[in-house]
Amino acid sequence: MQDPTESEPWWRGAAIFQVYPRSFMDGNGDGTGDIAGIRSRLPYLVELGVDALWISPWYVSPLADGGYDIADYRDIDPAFGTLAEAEALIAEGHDLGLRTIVDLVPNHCSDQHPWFRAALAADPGSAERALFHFRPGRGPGGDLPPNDWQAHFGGSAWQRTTDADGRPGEWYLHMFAPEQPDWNWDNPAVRSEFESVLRFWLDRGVDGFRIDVTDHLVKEQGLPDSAGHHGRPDPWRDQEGVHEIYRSWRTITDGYPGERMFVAELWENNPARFARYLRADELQTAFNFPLLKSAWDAAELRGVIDDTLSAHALVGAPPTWVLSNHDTTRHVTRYGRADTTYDFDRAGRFGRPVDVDLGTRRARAAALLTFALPGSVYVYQGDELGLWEVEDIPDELRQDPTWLRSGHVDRGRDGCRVPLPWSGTERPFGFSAGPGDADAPPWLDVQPAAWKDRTAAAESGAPGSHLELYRAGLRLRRAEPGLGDGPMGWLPSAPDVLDFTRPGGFRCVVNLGPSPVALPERAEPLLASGPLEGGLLPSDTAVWLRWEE
Ligand code: TEU
Repeated sequence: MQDPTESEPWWRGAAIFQVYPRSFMDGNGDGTGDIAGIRSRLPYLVELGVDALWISPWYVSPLADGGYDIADYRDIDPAFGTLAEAEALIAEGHDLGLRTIVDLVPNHCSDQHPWFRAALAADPGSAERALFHFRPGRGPGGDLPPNDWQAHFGGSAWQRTTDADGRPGEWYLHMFAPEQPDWNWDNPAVRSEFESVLRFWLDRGVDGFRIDVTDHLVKEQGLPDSAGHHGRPDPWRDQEGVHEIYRSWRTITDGYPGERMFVAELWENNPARFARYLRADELQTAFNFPLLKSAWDAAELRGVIDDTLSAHALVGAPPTWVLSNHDTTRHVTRYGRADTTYDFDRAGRFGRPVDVDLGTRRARAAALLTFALPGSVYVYQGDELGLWEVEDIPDELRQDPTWLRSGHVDRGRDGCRVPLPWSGTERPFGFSAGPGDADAPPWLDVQPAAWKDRTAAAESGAPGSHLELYRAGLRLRRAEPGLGDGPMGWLPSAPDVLDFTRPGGFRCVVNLGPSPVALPERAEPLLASGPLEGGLLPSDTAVWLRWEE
C-alpha cells in the first residue's frame, strides 16, 4: 500500500467498504439502517482498516428498487436521516481518515421525481417529456411498445401512460423497473442537471462517485430494435456518445482539491471496450466484475487477472477487485456450491446445495488473494464477517423488483441485503441501537439464527475469525510498500496454485486444488487464511510470505 504522503492518488490502491445503508446499522430503532447507524460504526470501519466508504443511495426514494429510484438527488431520504447528518458523516469520516464515495444514479430516476411527474402531466412533444424517452406506440392504436427492448428486471422496457382524458397515451422507456424512467441524455437540460448534482455533493466534501450502470446513459439514435444488432453494442448501452459525458465530469472533479474520483459500475466483458471508460481524461476506476463472476479455479482466475492487468495497462488505470456487492450472491455461498461461478442467472442457481464451511474457507483465501493484487479492493458489508446468502426468505417478504418483474422466477437480491448482525446471540443481533424493547424488527427480518456466531462482537478479538483475518490482512496491506498500486509477477506453480510476487519480497500463494502443496522454501509466513500444517499449504488456503528471491 503506497505511503499516503506519496504523490500517487489515494484511489490507486485504496481499500473501500461498501455500505448498503438500509441494512448496515439502525441508529434510531425503527428497523431501517440509517446515517446515525453508519456514524456510530465509523470506529468499527477504522479498526477494520479501510480507507474509504462507498455508500449506496441514501437519497429521497420510494424504495421501489432499494433506493436506486431517486426522487431528489440533493436530499437524504427521511428514513435514512437528514442532509445535515450526511454532511456530518462526511466530516467525521475525514477526521478519522476515511473518505466517502456516494452513489450516483444518472441513467434513470424515480417515477416520483418532480420532473417525471411534470412529464406525465405534459403533452407529447413537450419540453417536459423531452427529458425522458417518450414515444408513441407501434401498431393499430399505438398498442405495441415502440421497440423490442427488454428491461433488465424482466418484461418490456416500455410502460404505457394514460392521457388526461383517460385514453392510452405514449410509452416511456425504463431499462429497469417501470418506477425508474430513463433520462434522455441527448437533452442538454439533463446534462446540466447532473453537473449541478455533482457539484452539490463535491461542495459537501464527497471524495468520489460510484456511477450506476455507467454504460447505459446514451442510447443509439432512433432507439432501433435490438434484433439484428449481432456483434454490435446493444442499442441501449456502450454508445460512443457516453464518453463525452464522462470527459465533462472529469473536468469538473479535477477542478476540486483532494483527488476526487469516479468508480464505474460497468458490466462489460470486452476488456478493450471496458478500458475506454478509464482513459486519462475520463473515469479513474471501474469495478472489475470478471473476477466476481469467475469460478474458484486457478486457471480461470489467472486468466481474468492477466486480462484485467493488460486492459488497465492500456490506459494506465489501476484495477479494482471485488468479490460481492448488493446485487450479487454473497461469495461464501457461491464458493460453497459445486458451480462456483456467478452471473445474473440467479434463478438457475437458487437453492443449490451449499457447503458453508467450504465456501467460508475459500472466501478467506479469496480475501487474501484480492488484498494482494495490484490496485484497489472493495469489501461489501458483511463480507468481513463471512456472511452467506440468505436464500430461505419467505416469498411474501421479498422486496427486490426482480422477483415481481421476472414473474416470480428470479428471487432476486434480498438474500445479500439482510441486515447485519452486530452483537448478541438472538435476532436481530444488535442491528438496532434504538430505545431497546421498543425497537421495530429489521425491515427484512430474516437473519439466520446461525449468524449468532458471525456477529461483529462474536468475531472481534476471536483468533482466526473472519473479521480478525480481514483486519490483519488490511493492516498488512496498508503497511506493505509493495501492495496496493504497482506491479506483480507470476511464479511457476502447479496448475491448481496461484503464486505471485509484489515488490519488497512479498509473495502470495493460493492453493485452489484438492490436496495440500508444499510451502515455498526460504519464505516466512506473514499471514494465512487458514492453519498451515507441517510445511504444507492446505487446500483452499492462501498464504502471504516474506521471501528471498
Ligand atoms: O445494477 C445494474 C446491474 O447490476 C445490472 O442490471 C446490469 O447493469 C445489467 O444486467 C446490464 O448487464 C445497478 C445497481 O447496482 C442495482 O442495485 C440497481 O437495481 C440497478 O443498477 C438499477 O439502478
